[in-house]
Amino acid sequence: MTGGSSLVRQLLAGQQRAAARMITLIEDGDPAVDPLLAEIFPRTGRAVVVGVTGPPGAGKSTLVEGMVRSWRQRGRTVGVLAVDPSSPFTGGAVLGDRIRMASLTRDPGVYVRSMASRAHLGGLAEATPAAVRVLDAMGLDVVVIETVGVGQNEVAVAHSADCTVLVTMPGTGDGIQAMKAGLLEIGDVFIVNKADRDGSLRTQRELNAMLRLQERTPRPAVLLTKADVGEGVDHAVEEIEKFLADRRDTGRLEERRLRHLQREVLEQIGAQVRRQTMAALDTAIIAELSDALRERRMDPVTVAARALALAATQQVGKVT
Ligand SMILES: Nc1nc2c(ncn2[C@@H]2O[C@H](COP(=O)(O)OP(=O)(O)OP(=O)(O)O)[C@@H](O)[C@H]2O)c(=O)[nH]1
Ligand SMILES: [Mg+2]
Repeated sequence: MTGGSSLVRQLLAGQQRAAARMITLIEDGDPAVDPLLAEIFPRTGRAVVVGVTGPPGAGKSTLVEGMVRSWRQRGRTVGVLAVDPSSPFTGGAVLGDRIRMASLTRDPGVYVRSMASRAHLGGLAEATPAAVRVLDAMGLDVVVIETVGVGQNEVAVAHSADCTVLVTMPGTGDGIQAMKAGLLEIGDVFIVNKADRDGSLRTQRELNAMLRLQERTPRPAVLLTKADVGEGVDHAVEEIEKFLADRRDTGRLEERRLRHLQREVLEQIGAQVRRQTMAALDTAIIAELSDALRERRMDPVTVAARALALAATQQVGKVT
């Protein structure tokens, strides 16, 4: 594993090329990355992780670009991970982001990377925290994860972030609607972008009203921004910093991070058992179990139990 370790050494020295290679391995679901991730883990936990999510076209990338500038002015180095659940089938959005963020990438204190999963959506849930740790280990002060809020993605991002920023825009109805469906809980800072448009104050009022119904202290801020002209972006970064400082001082940041790690372990147990079980069963047994399902002789719960039991004996057989 000398090759692997030298990759880790390069990463810890802050080399962007090493980060790029490791994230590609993560995207591909290549198990060769697992020992590397294990090796860097003790060197992580230093960066603050900010998740930015919201409906398509709300202005997330524009906002992130402005926030990166603001953090740079404060002397912080920043990594941006644009997580795209729609790729590899489309990928147009990511390309757009790359072009838009191109102005940032000339700054050596900024590293922008988009990530898609070759596998299913569940792959991204596994890949996101791993990729965040790569950026953390390379020594960046702030890691921003941008992802479009569709389905369960935003929740997956919230499970990696120290602070989750929910971005919406006026006049979508959609924006508020989406937030009603359990999304409100995951937001730590709310942003109504495109404040130059009609209805932004109303959207802000509605969000504030919904947040008042929850009993959170302190109550999350709802900010107005015009990201395309940079208005309100510095203030948004200040609110994020304020939130993080408060969480750090009260010990809640550390608690949240531990909760996230524990959740990841539980997810890993599920994923690893599934992988090991399927790998242990030979094709004849899988075909037999499929027949039993098709002919409705065994229900899925029974098949699963049988598969686990058979895999266990096969694994014993392999070892002895
Ligand atoms: N009027 C107005 N337009 C904005 C503002 N901020 C961003 N935009 C524009 O909105 C469009 C979408 O912006 P993006 O930053 O790509 O939005 P996004 O949320 O990252 O989009 P996806 O990643 O595709 O979901 C772009 O044309 C931006 O120029 C704003 O404050 N006001
Ligand atoms: Mg975007």
